Amino acid sequence: MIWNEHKETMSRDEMSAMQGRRLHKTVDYVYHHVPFYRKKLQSMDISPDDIQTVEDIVKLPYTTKQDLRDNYPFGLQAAPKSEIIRIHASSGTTGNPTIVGYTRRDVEIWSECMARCLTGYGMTSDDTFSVSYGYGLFTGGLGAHYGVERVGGAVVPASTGNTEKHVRLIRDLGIDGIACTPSYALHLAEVMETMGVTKDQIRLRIGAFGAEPWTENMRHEIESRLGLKGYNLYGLSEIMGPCVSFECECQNGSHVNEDHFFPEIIDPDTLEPLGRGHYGELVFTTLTKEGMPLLRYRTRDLCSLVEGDDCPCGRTTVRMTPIMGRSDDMLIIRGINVFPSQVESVILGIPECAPRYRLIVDRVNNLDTLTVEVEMRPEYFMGADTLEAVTNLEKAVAAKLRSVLSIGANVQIRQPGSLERSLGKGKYVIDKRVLK
Ligand code: DLL
Repeated sequence: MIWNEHKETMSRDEMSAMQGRRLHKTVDYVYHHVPFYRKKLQSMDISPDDIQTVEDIVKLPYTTKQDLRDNYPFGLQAAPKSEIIRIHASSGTTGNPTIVGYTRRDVEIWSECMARCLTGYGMTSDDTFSVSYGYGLFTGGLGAHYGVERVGGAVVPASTGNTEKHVRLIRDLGIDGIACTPSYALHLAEVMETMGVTKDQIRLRIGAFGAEPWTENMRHEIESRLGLKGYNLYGLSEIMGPCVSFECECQNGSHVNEDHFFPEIIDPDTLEPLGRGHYGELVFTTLTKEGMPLLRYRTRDLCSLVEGDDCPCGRTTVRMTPIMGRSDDMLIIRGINVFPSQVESVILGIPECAPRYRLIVDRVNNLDTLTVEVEMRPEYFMGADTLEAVTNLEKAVAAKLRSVLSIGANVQIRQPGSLERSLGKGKYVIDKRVLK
């Protein structure tokens, strides 16, 4: 089934022509509504009229997360405040989060694109769908929620946590589909098994998994333990949220909703655009967004694009290969974006802590864990002759980290000089989660 037959099965020529028109309109719109872009375009001697076809996109400047942070909170917002009806935020690096405002039409388009994803997974209006992405500033919960409603299914806004209750709901309500991170799906399987609930007692058929990288092996494990079929769901808050691309039943890449989000692949070092089939950094330009339109936004996600109308599902939209890495140091821990620099800024702000630390990320019982080891400064260490003083410091660092990162960390204070020194590049992060 295809949600929007017209838009999802266009010929390449038709799609390119529409993208060209929308790109011109977007550039014209930001030129007149976002001083940041006007200045940038003027400095490059580009006027909106220079952008007529989709090929002209290479003339446009890139936008980075740093640009969003520098213009915090609303500097890149194009629509007036009175037209913004929703605001989400994603974690930033040190300091400011990234704020994204949506107009009513943006939320409409988001729901439409999310409905395309869910229909691609085989969902219909007869289905009950549990949304177990976090609700709140994170776009996962509300984004998926509106999509289920748009398709006409019944949404169960389970969010995360309270997993035993959730397992009972899945069994008792006969829930047909679940939207959550792949690691939460594994956790759910584990809790279900501990409770003695078997996959024959539930009817989950569809899993809409995303917000973090996952592999074919994880897919098989989740599918065999929950008895469903797992589909990829990709997106990022700066561009919209979940809905940017999705796997259809053929599962040969994720179809990009390219009538709204124009994808490119670039070399992250030289910033040169790379052709179809090349592996590199994914870049998106929004083509219809009103709240915060972005030109050539660097996602930092690494993948390649596959074009062609050869997908047996009938969709002609360009497909993305799975994201397996990033061109920056961002970690995704329990679905939350964490930059090592955020941890560093917390540590530097605590007088007893030396600027020597190590982040250890692991996966225990299918849930991500973060341990932060940090050395105490010698002058404080000498004075801290009680275990209590060290424990109190661990608690204080953990509380500060929680407020900055929005996730809990296990803090371990180490004695001065105990963390390994490196002569070259410091190894501050050890990620033990081997994606198998
Ligand atoms: O994670 C939006 C989302 C919610 C997508 C629910 C899918 C499902 P952010 O918090 O802004 O938004 O994080 C975006 O997460 O740049 C990728 O690095 C990563 N990511 C998202 N989906 C996938 C996926 C949401 N399917 C960042 N596979 C992105 C791999 C993903 N990585």
